[in-house]
Amino acid sequence: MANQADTTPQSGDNRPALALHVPEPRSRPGDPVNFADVVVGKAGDQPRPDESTKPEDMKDLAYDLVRVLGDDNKAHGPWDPKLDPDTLRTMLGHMAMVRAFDERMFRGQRQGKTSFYMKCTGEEATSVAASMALASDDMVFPSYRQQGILIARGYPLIEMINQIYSNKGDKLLGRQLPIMYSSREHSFFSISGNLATQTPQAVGWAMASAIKGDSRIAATWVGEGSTAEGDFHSACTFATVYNAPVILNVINNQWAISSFSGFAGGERTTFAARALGYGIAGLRVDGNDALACFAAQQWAANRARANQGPSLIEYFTYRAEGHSTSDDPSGYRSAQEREEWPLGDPVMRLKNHLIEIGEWDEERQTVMDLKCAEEVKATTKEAEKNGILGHGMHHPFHTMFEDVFEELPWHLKEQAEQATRERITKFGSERPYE
Ligand SMILES: Cc1ncc(C[n+]2csc(CCOP(=O)(O)OP(=O)(O)O)c2C)c(N)n1
Ligand SMILES: [Mg+2]
Repeated sequence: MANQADTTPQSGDNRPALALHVPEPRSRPGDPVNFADVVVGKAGDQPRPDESTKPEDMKDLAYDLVRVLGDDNKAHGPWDPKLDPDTLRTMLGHMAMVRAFDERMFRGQRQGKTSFYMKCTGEEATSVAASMALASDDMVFPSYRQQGILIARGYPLIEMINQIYSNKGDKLLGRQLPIMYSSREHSFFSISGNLATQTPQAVGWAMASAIKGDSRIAATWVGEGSTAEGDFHSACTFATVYNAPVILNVINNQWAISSFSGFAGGERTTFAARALGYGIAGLRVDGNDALACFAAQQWAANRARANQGPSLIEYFTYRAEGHSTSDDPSGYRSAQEREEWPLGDPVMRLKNHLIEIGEWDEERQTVMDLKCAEEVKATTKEAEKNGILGHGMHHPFHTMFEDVFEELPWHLKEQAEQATRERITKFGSERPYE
């Protein structure tokens, strides 16, 4: 038998050396900024398919950008949700309140009243407008940047501030990092710092809702960076396999702390296009256009409620401020980016739309901004009576041992007793501040 040719690759032949691509953001501090590669179509040009459309029959919408508010500040096209002026003013009011709240809490952190805060500046529409398209008892599974949902759902500001200050009024007993709220009454699932865990939880909740024959749907919000987590992909698989009544909202604000969206795959395709591989409906939306955010969420909610399946919506937006109070973005991105961002500011765009249709004016806006700032200030003062960071007016420390086990295991009992003894030695009392 003739010898077969040896086809095993040998080193030293003429094949090219392999190379990896390492993503680089479009600009670094001090660089000029150019967003010419961001394609922004005309508002109103994007088709609105029926809510029962098959994902494969609406593929283009995963690459396009659904827009309603045009440069002329008018609402255009089939995605215009045609909201009445009162609803639009309410939406603007919630967005203005989120901004005022963020400003005050950021300052509070700088004054040492809390250890941590996260703003959502520039992304207000993606939480406020989107959540307004849901029913108030639809279950939401947010990330840490959706304070707008709580504000839109009427959660008391004082509860938010008590939680941020981890004071004796904090309903979560100081067990969560500041801003990681939780409210069963507002159908707002506890925020977790472990990125993307909320996505399979939302899908699981939606599946349970369907199993029980309930009519409530679930919606989750996750950052574009977090979509690189395995949890997100498991969530998509379960959602599509069981046709779960869930909405997966991906907030593409271009940054994951200091990593730009390219590291999560944003250079290769859109985040909305992730949906297509799973057989999920995918929409890519102008995240700074409050009307488009509302319309997309409403479309997906109608679809889920009619048992037509899950949706994945990418909101194309920009994180205008640092990641958190622990971050300084001037170290890794150009300050020009915020100014050059081609989709503008969501609060300004909605305000200008209301003015354009004759339902608002600059004076009313000034009054509203002032009222928001005053309400936040007054509520902050009220919350401060319950304590701020370092003043010791927090929940008794031993509560950290409670509420997990029905019976405290012996080793935790020992630790609790030791902690109490140490506290008495140090302060002369277990509760020195009471
Ligand atoms: C599993 C996990 N990995 C890493 C972190 C650290 N971390 C906290 S926020 C963050 C960036 C997330 O970015 P993105 O998902 O885009 O959300 P954004 O902050 O932009 O809203 C990282 C890496 C974490 N909290 N959990
Ligand atoms: Mg991000």
